[in-house]
Parts: sequence; C-alpha cells; structure tokens
Amino acid sequence: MSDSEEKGNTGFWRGLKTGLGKTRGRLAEGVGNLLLGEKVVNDAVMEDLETALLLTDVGVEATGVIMEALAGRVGRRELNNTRALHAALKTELKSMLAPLTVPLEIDRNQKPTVLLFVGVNGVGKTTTIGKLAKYFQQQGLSVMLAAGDTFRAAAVEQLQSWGAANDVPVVAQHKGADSASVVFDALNSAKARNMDVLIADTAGRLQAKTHLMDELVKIKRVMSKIDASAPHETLLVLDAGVGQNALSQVKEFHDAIGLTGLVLTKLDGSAKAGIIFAISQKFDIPVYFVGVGEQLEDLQVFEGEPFVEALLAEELV
Ligand SMILES: Nc1nc2c(ncn2[C@@H]2O[C@H](COP(=O)(O)OP(=O)(O)OP(=O)(O)O)[C@@H](O)[C@H]2O)c(=O)[nH]1
Ligand SMILES: [Mg+2]
Repeated sequence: MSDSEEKGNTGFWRGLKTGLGKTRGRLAEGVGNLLLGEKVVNDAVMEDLETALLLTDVGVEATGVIMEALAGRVGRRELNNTRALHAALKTELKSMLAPLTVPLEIDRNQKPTVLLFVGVNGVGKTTTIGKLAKYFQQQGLSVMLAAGDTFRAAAVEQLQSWGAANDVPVVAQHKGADSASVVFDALNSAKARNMDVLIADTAGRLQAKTHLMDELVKIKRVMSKIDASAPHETLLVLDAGVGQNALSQVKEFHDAIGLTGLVLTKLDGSAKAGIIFAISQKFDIPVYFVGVGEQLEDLQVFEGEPFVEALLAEELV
C-alpha cells in the first residue's frame, strides 16, 4: 500500500487503474465519446454522459448535481467542445471527492488508538483489518487485534492464525462469547502493553434474535469505561459491489453508532464504483481506504484526485 500521489508506473497507480477497470469500462461508452475528437456538445452527448453516470451507480442525486453544473457551463459557452467537457467533468468529480479525502491520523501519544470496524457480513472487515495491521506495523506502530466477531468459530481462528503469522497479538475468546467482553479485555491488555493501535473486528451477522446495532452500541459503551475517548475511529466497511444499497448501510450504522470513516472494498470486482459520488453527496464522512483487490498492497489510502484520474483514464488498462 502506498499513499503516493505519483502516477507514472507506480504500483499504487497501476493498482488503482486496474482496480477501477470495470467501472471505467462501463463509463467508457458515455465518457469515451467525449475524447473522440473535438466535437460539438449537443443534447445527445449530454444524455450519453448522464446515462453512463447512472449506470455506474453515481445515483440520481449526484448525477443531477454533476449534469447541472456541466449544463450550466455549456449554456454559458464556457465549454466549446467534447474535450473541454471531459476536462470539466474531471474537475467536477474531483471537487465532489475532495471533502472525503482526509488522512487517517494515528496519534502516537494516544496509547492505544482504538479503531472499531463494523459492517454487514462479507464486506471485507477482517481482510481489511489484516492489511491495515501490516500497514501500521510498517510505520513502526505496535498493533493488537481484538476478535470481536464471536459469531463463528472460524472468524476467531481466521484472526488468530493471521495474527500468529504476522507477529500481531490477538485477544480472543471462544465462539459465542460476549463480544463486548472480548473488546473490553483487549483494550485493557493493549493499555497494559502500551500498544499504539488496537483494531477491533466485529460480526457482520448475528443469531436472528440479537440485534447487531445493540451489540455495537454495547461494545462502544464498554470501551468508553476504560477510555472515555475510545473508540477513536468507528469505521464502516462497504462492498462497492452492492451499489445504491451502500447508502442505506451508511445511514443505518451512522444513526446507530456514529461513524467517523468509511472503507470501500472490492472496487476491482464492481462496475459500480460511482457509488462513492453518491456517498459524497449524502454524507460528510471521510473515505480512508479503498480496496482494489485481495493482496496486501491492494488496500490503498483513498485520495479523490488519483481516484478520478484512474476512473477517467483515457487508455482502458
Ligand atoms: N476482490 C476483492 N476481494 C476482497 C476485497 N476485500 C475483501 N475481499 C474478499 O472478500 C471476502 C470476505 O472478506 P472478509 O474480510 O472475510 O469479510 P468480513 O466483513 O470480515 O465478513 P464477516 O466476518 O462474515 O462479517 C474474502 O474472500 C476477501 O478476500 C477487495 O478489495 N477486493
Ligand atoms: Mg470477518
């Protein structure tokens, strides 16, 4: 993983460009047209662009905002041809993502900084935690994990074996244990061992009768008994493949427990990466990381500008 802004042939840029390939392909029909010579911008061009945005899940609201801004400039004759429209589209998309581009800061004086990971099942919480633990270790930070997903025995084992292989301590209990109690123990232990970062995994799915949000509220309450400022970040992991459904997930989790950041995974498998613009239109929550594949380096620090450049890159791969 790299937070380099450089383009060229860096792994960061290649990964982002490849990862966004499906969405770029779907956008290409409407957006690629803009690059075929310097044609006049007419209604058909604008309609193709609008359709391309909607097809990649930018959503009705954000598409409306983008199209209105562009149509205004076309009307004022500021955009004389399709190439100018393409450039204006880039600028518009970048400005939409600017508020979401905030680095995740770890305060080295706060020991531990607690990151609580939440999200529905299968979105990539545990995988992201593994990748991030490595990322923090590479920055010289000590990391501990809390196996707060006690729903499946395999979930506890997944984290434990990953921790053993990577020399990261994992606090866990048996399957079915109270996850708030696992997190409570982990926070006490992380404090006693003076760890820099504690990352808590949680279940995405529970037995029918237990309410996920109630459990998360309890986890937060228990943490705050040990450290009133914990958790320092509450991060929702979203699978980019679910499209518009991501919006209701953000709302539901944010209303219940208050989110401080988002991670958007599986962009590589999705042609719906436009969902990030819909998110930016509705919520003021930073996107800290994006997942563009299953390898360690495929979790990238999110930055709006290279994201848009990769999405609208002229060559297809
Ligand atoms: N292609 C791709 N796959 C990913 C990405 N992130 C995670 N995955 C895969 O998604 C699957 C589910 O990931 P997990 O990390 O187990 O998801 P989870 O949210 O912890 O799931 P539960 O524990 O069941 O709630 C795994 O096979 C991961 O390898 C990504 O960015 N790209
Ligand atoms: Mg998991």
